[in-house]
Amino acid sequence: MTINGNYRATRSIDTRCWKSISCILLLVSFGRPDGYAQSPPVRAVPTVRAQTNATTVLEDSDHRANFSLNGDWHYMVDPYFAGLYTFHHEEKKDGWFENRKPRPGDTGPVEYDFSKSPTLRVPGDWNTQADRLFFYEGPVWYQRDFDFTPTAEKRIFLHVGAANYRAWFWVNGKRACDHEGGFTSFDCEVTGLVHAGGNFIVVAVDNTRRADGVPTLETDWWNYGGLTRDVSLIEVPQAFIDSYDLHLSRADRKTIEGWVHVSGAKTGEEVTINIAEAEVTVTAKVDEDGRAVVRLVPKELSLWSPEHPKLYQVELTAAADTLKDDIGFRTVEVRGTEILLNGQPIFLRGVSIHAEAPYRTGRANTQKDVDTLLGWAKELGCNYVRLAHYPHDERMMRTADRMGIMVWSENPVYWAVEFDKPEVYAKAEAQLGEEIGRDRNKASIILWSMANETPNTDARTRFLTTMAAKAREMDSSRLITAALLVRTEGHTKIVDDPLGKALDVIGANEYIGWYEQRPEDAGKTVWKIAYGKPMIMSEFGGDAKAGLHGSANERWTEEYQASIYRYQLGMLNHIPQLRGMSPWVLMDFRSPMRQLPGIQDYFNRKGLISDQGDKKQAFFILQKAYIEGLVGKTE
Ligand code: GCB
Repeated sequence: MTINGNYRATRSIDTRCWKSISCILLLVSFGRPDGYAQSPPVRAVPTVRAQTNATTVLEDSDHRANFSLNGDWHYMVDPYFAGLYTFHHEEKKDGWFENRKPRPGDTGPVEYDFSKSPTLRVPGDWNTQADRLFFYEGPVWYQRDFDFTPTAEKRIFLHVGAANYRAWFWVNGKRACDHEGGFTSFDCEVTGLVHAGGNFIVVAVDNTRRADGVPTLETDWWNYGGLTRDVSLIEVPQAFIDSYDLHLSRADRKTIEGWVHVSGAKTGEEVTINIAEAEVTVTAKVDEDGRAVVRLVPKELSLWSPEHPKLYQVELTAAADTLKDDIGFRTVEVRGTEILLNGQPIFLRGVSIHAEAPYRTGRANTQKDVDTLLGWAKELGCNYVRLAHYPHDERMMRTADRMGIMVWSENPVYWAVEFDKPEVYAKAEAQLGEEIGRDRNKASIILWSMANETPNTDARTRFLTTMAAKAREMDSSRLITAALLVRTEGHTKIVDDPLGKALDVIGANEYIGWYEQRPEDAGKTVWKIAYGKPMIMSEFGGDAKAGLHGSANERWTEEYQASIYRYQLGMLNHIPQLRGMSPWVLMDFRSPMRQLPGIQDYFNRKGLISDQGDKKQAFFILQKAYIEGLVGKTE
């Protein structure tokens, strides 16, 4: 989008304070001089929330044994949220979380019954599972029974891969936690709530868009609601490894440095890290915060790269807890206008990807979805993908680690969130903490993106500069970026958004030939970039309906889109500090903004591939450029 683009919407102001966590954060937040929310209590891990009903992030949870709660859940659509609120909008003491059933002799009416209600598959968005829910935005209740045998002395967490957008959890009728943010995973302690034998869990998920949400009211993607990713129970010992950061030192590219945090550990508890294949082991003791600083110097180490995506099995042990992870070791840094991977300048041949499921639409959340999307990116000749506009399913990162694809991971600060509100900042920072908390040991991720196409205001710049500093504090081993808007003066494109100061790598989005000018105008365009930093053209492109043919002048045809790509590639080669590109977008995706009948039908058609897997002409143009090295300079 360019600044003159057509998305300027009037936003209503919703000043109601969401009753639980965000409000508490808001109250805590006003003490800080910069006006932004207080960071979570300082320890090695970004504890996302510290109040009662808090959630946390168990790192590497996909390598722990789990009890899956995936499958069919009963559901009830509750547009007025009558299951949680009374007629005077007070929270009910006997809401639907009690999971009652009407019985003879009841002294009052029970007006719901999960066991007689239909089912939805978890993981899954509700929109693509029931016609009546296709456009639905609002609360939906989920319920399921499960038999479980808690192991003595273990703590139990409910792991939720993602619940869009707000979610409330009850186990056996007792409130376990609640959460805001639709794209990050979180863990909710349910020790003591789950018992031996039959149990039930009730979840209310509300995907209502909010002015003070992150993202906010406008997004160019479908607002898929529900428990969109895996749900499970995870048991851990009383003292357990909840987070760690192991990365290669930029100083010598030989030393693995970082820390391990053990929740519930006594001071002095030993932590051991063993990388058998690299023949290296280290033991360290945790401090009073449960944190041990570690350093390993293997004799030899094969570094991770797209050409050689080497992963080592790393075993971490602390007290009764043992955890295994597959980690690649590499460095990424900036030198002038270059991006260096393992000290060598690289060019990022990429594409942007939404978490839209190929062939079936809906949220991408299976290994098959991931293999298809990243398989297409590989076929295109990519060594990099921009995962827009929010953190994707963890399988994306795991698979990118194995396939050797570098990743830009993005926080959902999209377009114009309410940058002046501390509670909105708190929500963005909480999601950033969960994103980094889950993925900080994935070698594939080289860039944390703070935001996409935000308006140039002081409040915005303060908000995102604070967030960039927070991201660096949480993870100093990666680069910080954001996709910026670009100014236009005649045929000159100017990248001088003040947010650029806070970034290591500048991302720029432009749509020459689609939202402005003609495709051939790219050939006349000159770029002025105010920063001596590497730049990635994080978006460009245009729509084409797969199978629609015509002249290169005819919008919506494959030929028109192909023409945009031809001219763009010529232009990009003339930007000296360009170090990467991720055109918009790999595959068509659903968006309520895109309605043109017969062409869009609620799909953004800027995909190089249709949602049904048909490759458009532009795919092959980009593929040739990537495979034959016709675009991009590393230095
Ligand atoms: C953009 C946005 C992206 C949209 C795209 C479009 O600039 O970053 O989310 O989908 O343009 O198609 O307009």
